[in-house]
Amino acid sequence: MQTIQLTMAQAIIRFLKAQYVERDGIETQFFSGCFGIFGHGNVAGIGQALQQNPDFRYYQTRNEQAMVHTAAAFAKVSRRLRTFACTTSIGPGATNMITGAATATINRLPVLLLPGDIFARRNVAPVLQQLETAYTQDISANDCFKPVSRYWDRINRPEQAIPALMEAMRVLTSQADTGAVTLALPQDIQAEAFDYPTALFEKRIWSIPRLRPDREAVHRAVDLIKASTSALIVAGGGVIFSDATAALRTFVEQTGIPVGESQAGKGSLPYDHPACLGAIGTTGTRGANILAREADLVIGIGTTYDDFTSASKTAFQNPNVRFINININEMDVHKQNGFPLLGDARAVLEELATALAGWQVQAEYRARALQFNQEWDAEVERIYNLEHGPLPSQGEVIGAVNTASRPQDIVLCAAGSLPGDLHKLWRTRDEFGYHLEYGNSCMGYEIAGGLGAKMAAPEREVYVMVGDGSYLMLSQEIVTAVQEGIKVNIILINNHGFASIGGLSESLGSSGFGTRYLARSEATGQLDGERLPVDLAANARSLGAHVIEAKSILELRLALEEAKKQTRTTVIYIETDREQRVGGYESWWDVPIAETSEIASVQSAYQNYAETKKQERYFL
Ligand SMILES: Cc1ncc(C[n+]2csc(CCOP(=O)(O)OP(=O)(O)O)c2C)c(N)n1
Ligand SMILES: [Mg+2]
Repeated sequence: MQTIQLTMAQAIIRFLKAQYVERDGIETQFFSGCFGIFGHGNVAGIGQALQQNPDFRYYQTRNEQAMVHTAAAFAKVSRRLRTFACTTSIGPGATNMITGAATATINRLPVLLLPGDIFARRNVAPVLQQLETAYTQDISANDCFKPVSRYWDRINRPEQAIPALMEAMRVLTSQADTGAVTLALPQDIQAEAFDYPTALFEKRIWSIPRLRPDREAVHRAVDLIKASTSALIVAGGGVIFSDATAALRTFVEQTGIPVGESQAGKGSLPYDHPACLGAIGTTGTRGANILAREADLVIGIGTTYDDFTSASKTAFQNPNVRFINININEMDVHKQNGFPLLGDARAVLEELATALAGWQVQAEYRARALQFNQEWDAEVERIYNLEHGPLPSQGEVIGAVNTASRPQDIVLCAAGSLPGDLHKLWRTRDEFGYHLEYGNSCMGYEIAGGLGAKMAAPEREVYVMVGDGSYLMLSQEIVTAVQEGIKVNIILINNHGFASIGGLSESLGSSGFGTRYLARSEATGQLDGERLPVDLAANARSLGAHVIEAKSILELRLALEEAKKQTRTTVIYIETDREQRVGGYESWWDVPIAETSEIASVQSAYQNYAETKKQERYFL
């Protein structure tokens, strides 16, 4: 056997460079490089290996959580066919990645995490940043990655890297299982040499199959569809991951079945397609939610049916409703007691379309969907042009950004009141045009994610929309964007705190307690004093961004035009009226309210809650 002597860290980097994926005959290099922050736990291991492999580019970031978001966003815009590795030191550098790992795993996005770990040889323990556990020496802080990883391993001997790397790639490239993969790397072993077989480093192509559905299952699904009178599609993220938007469109035009879109699935159809009902569920449109309520058959495609999509199991009220699920993942394909069509979304849709040739919904049903589509667009137009004052509404800001952006540009967001408003209001014209991290709704994903999206699609403008709360949580990757000469447009909306949770709190009878950014008042002892003297525009400027402050929608429009001419990361700062919200449309979200309380508004909110909750269903 031919071998080559390398440190474990050098072997890992060399292996990562040689990994490719192939789908539909197109080959893609799987790793585009490595994000990292060095400390004693990786500087002389992975750090040294990166130094001697300049063709595997190292990117310096500001925060370990953020770099995982950047990698995940990059993977999302690459349909999961590309990603980054992320290297950290041991201890806090490593555990900082846990939120990023959970976010990637929840969104089914591949990221490879390489946290440093405590010495395998143990003689110098406890080392700096070591979590000591009295009953075993076989645990470190990196064990915290286990529940948030789809594959987890600790490489205690250099040769263990060989099978571990193969398993890591299997999981990262699996369309059913992908998510965060964690290889914890003890800092002594990273630097230890071993004679690795050269075959490990040969170019390796992982093919991504388009799994076809079971033939008998297709027949039975066709029978169910033909027997339905009000079928509805719920399009999830799997439609876009699988590159199935064209197949969906063909299927929908042939059958006339209308489509509601989850957060991850928005963009499956363009907003003005006659069968597009837009957002579905808690943050859904009127038409999507009315048709969901009445549907006798729901065809879920690549969706996880989270509570925002199912309106906490209240969305589907037809007593005879049945579900057909098209999904590559065995857990998802059985949700809602659905009839399972296990397979690749595109492959299944193609087969279903052929098997359904000649069948379509009633003409009146098709017309109803079109009418809902048009009525919704009129509602969007109304909210885009509210002319609210003195401060503008968030809906108008969304309208200005949508109008200024080109069809192929990307709007990107994750948490706050923006996701709900964007889900309802954004006119999506391209399958990558709408990028919401709404599996984990992780404050802090926005700017880091915007960087990753832009790295994956440099030809598109990326419009990050971020609230002041999220901005204050994690905005330092502006510095990374400046360092790398990457342009991201950031629309920073200041409403002095949490409009989202504030509104939720009010609706639950709790008056927005603890959700405003106000100083502690001497008179009340509560957080209801003066506004905080924080200048977020100056903050962004200090990080190296070009900053434009807009005081009105007109100024915002001018700023968006100016931003187009900029070549560096640009932040447009605008204040909005927190109280001017976009309401809900025929939907609900289960957030439990105190069953007993001393506050009258909470008591009455609880009564409503208990009543609405009765609509939650089991599908058995
Ligand atoms: C990391 C994290 N912490 C807490 C939350 C809960 N949360 C959801 S939205 C929100 C407030 C977001 O504030 P901001 O970014 O200003 O947006 P706004 O609500 O004002 O639109 C909070 C605290 C979260 N989603 N993520
Ligand atoms: Mg806010």
